[in-house]
Amino acid sequence: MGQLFAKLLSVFGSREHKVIIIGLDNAGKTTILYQFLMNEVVHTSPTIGSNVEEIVMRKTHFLMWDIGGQETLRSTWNTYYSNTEFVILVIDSTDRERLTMTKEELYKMLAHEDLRNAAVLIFANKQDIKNSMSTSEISKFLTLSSIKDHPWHIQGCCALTGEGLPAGLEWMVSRVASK
Ligand code: G3D
Ligand code: MG
Repeated sequence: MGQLFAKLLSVFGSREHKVIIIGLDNAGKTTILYQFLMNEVVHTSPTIGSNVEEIVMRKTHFLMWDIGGQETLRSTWNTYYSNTEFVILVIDSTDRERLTMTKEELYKMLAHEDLRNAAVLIFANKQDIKNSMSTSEISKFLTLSSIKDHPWHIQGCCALTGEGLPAGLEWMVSRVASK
């Protein structure tokens, strides 16, 4: 009886796919999460610690953790890694200066043991701003084509309007379906 219960629990537990949303501060992580939630823009403030929300798309449940990106919090990202199936890396496409820092964080993250089975969705956010970097520019800079040990996908978006966000989620749903 106890075993059956444990089995049921594990079945229900696996219904939810753990997602962590990371990226430097000001990238648009919190705006994206709330855009997912209510399809409207909400006032955002710097994330202190973490916010967790459940997002459902075509019967696929994602438990999304919005993790703060300030420098002091970046060292704690790895405490969220266990059981993570998807990493959403949010990039401010206007922030050319800090793309090197993002690249370092990306490769450090990919090398982490707890994320060996995780897929990576990169949102090139703030595409509405003139002179923002394109997805191909960002792909090249981050040398995404060299990533062979993790499924990855880059999607341009504007968190303020929500443009591009459903397409990113669709990719995640298709990854879950293909498992
Ligand atoms: P973070 O959670 O990654 O730190 P936030 O980032 O979601 O708090 O967003 C940081 C700022 O960027 C916010 O501006 C937010 O409105 C803005 N922003 C987020 N996404 C976009 C986008 O796609 N386009 C534009 N133009 N701005 C965006 P404020 O002024 O509130 O600090
Ligand atoms: Mg935030």
